[in-house]
Amino acid sequence: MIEKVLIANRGEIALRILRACRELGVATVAIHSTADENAMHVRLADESVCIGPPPASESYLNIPAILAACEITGADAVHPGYGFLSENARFAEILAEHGITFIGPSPEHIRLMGDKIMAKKTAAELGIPVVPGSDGAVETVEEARRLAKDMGYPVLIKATAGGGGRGMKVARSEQELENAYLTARSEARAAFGNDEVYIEKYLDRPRHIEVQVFGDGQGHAVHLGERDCSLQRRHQKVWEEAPSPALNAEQRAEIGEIVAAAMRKLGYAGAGTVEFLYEDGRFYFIEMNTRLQVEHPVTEQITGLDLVQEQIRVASGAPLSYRQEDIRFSGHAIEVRINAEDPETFVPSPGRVDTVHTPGGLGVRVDSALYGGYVIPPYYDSLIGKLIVFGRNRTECLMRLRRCLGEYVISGVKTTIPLFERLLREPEIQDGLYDIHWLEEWLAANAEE
Ligand code: MV4
Repeated sequence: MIEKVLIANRGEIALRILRACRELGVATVAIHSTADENAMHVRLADESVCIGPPPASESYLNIPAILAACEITGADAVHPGYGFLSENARFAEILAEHGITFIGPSPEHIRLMGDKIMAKKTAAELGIPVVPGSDGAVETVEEARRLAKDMGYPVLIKATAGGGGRGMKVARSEQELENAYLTARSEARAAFGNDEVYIEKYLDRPRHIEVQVFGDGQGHAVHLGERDCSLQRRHQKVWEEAPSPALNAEQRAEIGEIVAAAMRKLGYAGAGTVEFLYEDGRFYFIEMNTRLQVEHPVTEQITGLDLVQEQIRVASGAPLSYRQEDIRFSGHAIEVRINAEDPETFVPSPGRVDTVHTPGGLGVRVDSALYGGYVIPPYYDSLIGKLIVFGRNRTECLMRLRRCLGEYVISGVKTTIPLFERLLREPEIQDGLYDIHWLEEWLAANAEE
């Protein structure tokens, strides 16, 4: 069994991991930059090590410094959280070379899913439905033109090294194709140092629905249902919910079983998320994330399972602690991301927080490392908290969310709380009738009247 976990992260996710360790009786080590000396994760951990100056490249991404912190404290495992080194296959390999357990999947699976063409090819071979498109890289404009003609316009040119929405170009007709293809390649070369691209049928108004999976690398894998993350701004999710308002139990079981079966065949170990676009009743694989995700709490709330504890157990070599038939979905959960940002312009608002009063009561969970008097440093992501509400059904959940937003007080910095109060008044949000473009269109339509 893992005895001491070094948490290679900060903020709310560092606390989330710390809490899972405490309940398992596992010791914790916090690492932090000089900008995070007063951070809550440092205060709550059993031990802490300062690993570098404020820029993440010199601290939370500094592999030699993190290895040294493991050596000094005797940590036998590292939990990377999300972001930072969580999907860095080389980091997972280096830890293994030093006899330290990486709490996550194998370096091979991380690397496989990090290559978008290989990921899609693997998904298709494993029986997961994928977006129609090229079999691999598209080397010439002529090839792109021929493929686009066969599948029909509109089409999307995507960078192999892309992801998270970067390096994509739509061509709505043959006239637009050459320019889209060449622009995608040159932008990919500039952004990723790799100009390889592939082509897909462009889906006009899909939802973003992702399936949570868990494997133990010993032939067992289960799905924990889906999350609907369609409400995004510039590829940043702002609101996530489970279950998706667009699916019924039968559809959930069908896509879930396809994904779980694929993970069994892969021998996947740990938590993973398989991302789909969903349009007209059909699923289309786009990517797989080989880490714990920001929005994992909504899945925890509707299943009653602790995903981080399970990650630690599986990384220790234990088999999955539940079978598919043990997993029951109940009720509805919504997470809203509270960022220290202007709720209209989304300009970051770091600085000193005066008062913090968090909502509470039945069905309410706040994952946050914030406290009154804390100074939010300007160097990192602006996420300062996640409000997760649970209800027996979506209506109860929405009413509870509205109640909680009214109770939440964070003074001294601007936050995105007012954005959610406005969203809750929208009929399409109330009815769950939104797709991946809804939020950006709503923001554009409601800007500075
Ligand atoms: C697409 C698409 C439409 N058709 N692929 C954007 C992020 C990247 N992970 C995949 N993305 C998309 N791929 C096809 N064939 C539309 C998007 C997309 C998107 C996807 C999920 C959530 C928000 C989005 C916003 C704009 C575009």
